[in-house]
Amino acid sequence: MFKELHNIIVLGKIAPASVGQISTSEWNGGYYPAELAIDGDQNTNSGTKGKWDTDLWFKMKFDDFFCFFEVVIIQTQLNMNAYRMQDAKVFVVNTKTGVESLCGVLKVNPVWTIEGQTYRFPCNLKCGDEVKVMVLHKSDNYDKVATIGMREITVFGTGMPWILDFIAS
Ligand SMILES: [Ca+2]
Repeated sequence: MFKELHNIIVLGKIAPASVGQISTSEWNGGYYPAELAIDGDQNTNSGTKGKWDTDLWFKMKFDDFFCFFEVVIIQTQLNMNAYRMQDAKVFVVNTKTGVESLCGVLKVNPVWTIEGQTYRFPCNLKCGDEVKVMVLHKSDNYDKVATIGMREITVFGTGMPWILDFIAS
C-alpha cells in the first residue's frame, strides 16, 4: 500500500551512504580503499586485491530505495590490465528481498584512455538499496587475474517516493 506522498523527488546522480569492497589492494606501497571510487577525482582509484577463482565485490549502499537508470564506471587501468575487470557484472540489489537485477556485463574496450575505459550500464529503472559490482575469473578461462579497480563509479536514478514506499513495503 502507498503510505504517504512526500514532497521531495530525487532525480539524477545519487550519492551512496557508504561503499565497501571485499579487500583493499596495497600494491606497490599504495592503498586503494573503496571511497576513492566515489571522491569525484578521476585520478584516484579504488582497488581490490587480485584474486583467481573468487567472487570479488564492490558495493554502494544507499540509505533508501531508488530506481536506477544508469551506472557509469571509469575503470582504473588504461592498458591491457583493463582485462582484469573483463566480464564484471553490475547489479541493483534489493537487500530486503534479496532480489538482484543485472544491469550489464563489462566487456573491455581496447582503447587505453579515460573515455575508452568509461562504461555505461543501463539499469532500466531497476529498484533497490544497493549497487554491486562483481567479477569472477576462473584461472582456466582468463589470462588476467580479477581485480575491481575503479577511478569512479557514479549512479543515476530516481527516488520518486510513491514508488519507493510501495517497493519497500
Ligand atoms: Ca576517484
